[in-house]
Amino acid sequence: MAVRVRNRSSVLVEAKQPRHFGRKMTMKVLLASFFLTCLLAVSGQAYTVKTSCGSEVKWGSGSATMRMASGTFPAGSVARDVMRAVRDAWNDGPANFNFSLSWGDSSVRTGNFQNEVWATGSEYWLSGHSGVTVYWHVCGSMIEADVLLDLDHSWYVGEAMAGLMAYGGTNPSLHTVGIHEFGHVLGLHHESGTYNVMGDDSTHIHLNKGQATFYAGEDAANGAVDLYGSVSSNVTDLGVVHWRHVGSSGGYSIHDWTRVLRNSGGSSYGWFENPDGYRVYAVPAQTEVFLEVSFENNGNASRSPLVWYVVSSNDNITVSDTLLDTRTITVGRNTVYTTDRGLTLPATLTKGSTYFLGAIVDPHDTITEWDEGNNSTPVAIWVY
Ligand SMILES: [Ca+2]
Ligand SMILES: [Ca+2]
Ligand SMILES: [Ca+2]
Ligand SMILES: [Ca+2]
Ligand SMILES: [Zn+2]
Repeated sequence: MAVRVRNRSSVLVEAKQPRHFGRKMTMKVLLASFFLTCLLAVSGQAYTVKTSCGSEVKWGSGSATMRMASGTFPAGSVARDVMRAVRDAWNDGPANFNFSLSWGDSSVRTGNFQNEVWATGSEYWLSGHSGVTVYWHVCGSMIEADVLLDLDHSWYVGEAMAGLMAYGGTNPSLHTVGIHEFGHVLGLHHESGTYNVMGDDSTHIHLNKGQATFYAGEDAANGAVDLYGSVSSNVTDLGVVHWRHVGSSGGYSIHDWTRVLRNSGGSSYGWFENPDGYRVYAVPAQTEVFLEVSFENNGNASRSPLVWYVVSSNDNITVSDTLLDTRTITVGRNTVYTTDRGLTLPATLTKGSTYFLGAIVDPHDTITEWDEGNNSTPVAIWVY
């Protein structure tokens, strides 16, 4: 963390060095504040917001319109679709905050009292990073927030596993970086202690059948509710992912694959990386192994969904797969619930073959959710 002065306003720089298999893109947030000396981080909860002059730094209106640069987001472009998904990732959630997008802004710059999103080749704000949010507030009241993306990067705009850095792809995802930067716009800061898109966004992904779902996540949604309150209507989404929090680097949470364990809470079986992007755990046949996954409640009320644990011959986890066990979990909207479950591998599994253990939340679909597509996820095993 360093403090610099530019254009007579103080600039707080939070930067991160490349990590994660040497392919990680660097990202940072630049905070320009006229009252930097009273800026404090609040991290009693897992998510992180900041206060200034005794007030949380946020939008008084509970909404923000982002003006999208015409050159970066031309009509009909996939980039527009991605940014609509980024908007919806926050708007679908439980917080009483709403993003709007306005297309075709042909004149964008910092410090013009307009919230804007554009790609730039200038390193003045980017300083080598793929995305930054630059914003101004006066004593906690947000005035302007701009999201700048590095024009010189090739961005991945798809949802296929192979294109994503978490699974061996090479370019940053406009989905995950966009959700991260919009989180800054609404007032969230970097989070290091929980699986959270405000940490390492490139590994904050739901995946099933090789297709990703991008989302804000339980802990970030909880932070947004802290800032803006909850919507009065019931909004519900449950999810399960094969990622978990394992540590922090430069103020960002670091995530890794969930594991297949020898005992509950115990050590992991050995694994290898498959060329298809999966981490494959080598497990002995007809043994009780402990599958670890992370459950999230992205809605605004506590839920107690049924969970199925299955084994599948492919990476598409569905209710048609072989049922191994069931349980009921209770998940409030607080922090992500990473937990393991003992599963006995059936004798029908062939030694020397790859299978996928999976968890399915709300398998009978008795709970109506805004996203029914993030309720199951695979973890690969190789049986010996
Ligand atoms: Ca403008
Ligand atoms: Ca601006
Ligand atoms: Ca769901
Ligand atoms: Ca459901
Ligand atoms: Zn950031």
